[in-house]
Amino acid sequence: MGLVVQISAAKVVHMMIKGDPYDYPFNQDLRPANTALIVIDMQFDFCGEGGYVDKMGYDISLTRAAIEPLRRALAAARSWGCHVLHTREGHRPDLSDLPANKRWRSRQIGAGIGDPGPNGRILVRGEPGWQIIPELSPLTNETIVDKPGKGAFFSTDLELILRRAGIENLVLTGITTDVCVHTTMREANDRGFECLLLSDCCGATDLGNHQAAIKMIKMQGGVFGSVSDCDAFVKAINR
Ligand code: C5J
Repeated sequence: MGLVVQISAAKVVHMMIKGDPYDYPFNQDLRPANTALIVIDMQFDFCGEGGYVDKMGYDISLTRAAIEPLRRALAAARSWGCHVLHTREGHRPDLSDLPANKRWRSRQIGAGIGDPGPNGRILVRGEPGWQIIPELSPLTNETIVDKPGKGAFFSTDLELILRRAGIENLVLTGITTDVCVHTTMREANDRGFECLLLSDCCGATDLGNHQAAIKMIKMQGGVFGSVSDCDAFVKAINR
């Protein structure tokens, strides 16, 4: 009996996510293997009662607004099979990696980093306030990057991890839009990663700053990348 072997030419599938100011990624090469979803600083200190943001007097409903869309984006990313990374901002218990001016400024606004608070020492590694909220807990196979600064590339091994995994596309989510998410997006863009920010999966301590941060990305044809949202992301990767 003859054996029939069918050889079909490899088909390149172009996938895109609806974005502003351009559909993402620029080269339409969106695959689980070359894409990572990064969830930035979804810690109690940034969105929980008695945490750093709360103690500074900001409205945590603004940072908490990201939780539900992010939960959906995370679930979709996991079933699509792309890489998922999480970051945590925090300092060593001896505060040897905490710049004096960062500590001074935080004390000025009543939420001294390293000082005791309702959720343990503020922004100190290992303390309850520093933990990622349970709604968005990392799975055991997901990478966690601990960072002492705002940007996730500063003083971390994030770039090495992304390059080794062959990541080209970085989808950014988390809090806060105008500080840690924006700094990370700028750092990633300068390193040649193709960046997308999911606007409703991010939140800031001030709505105007959230909106301004998004507007900044869209200038100059997408100066740091493109902007989309949870629905468009989920729809594209479920297709
Ligand atoms: C801030 C952060 N805002 N995760 N950190 O201090 O954006």
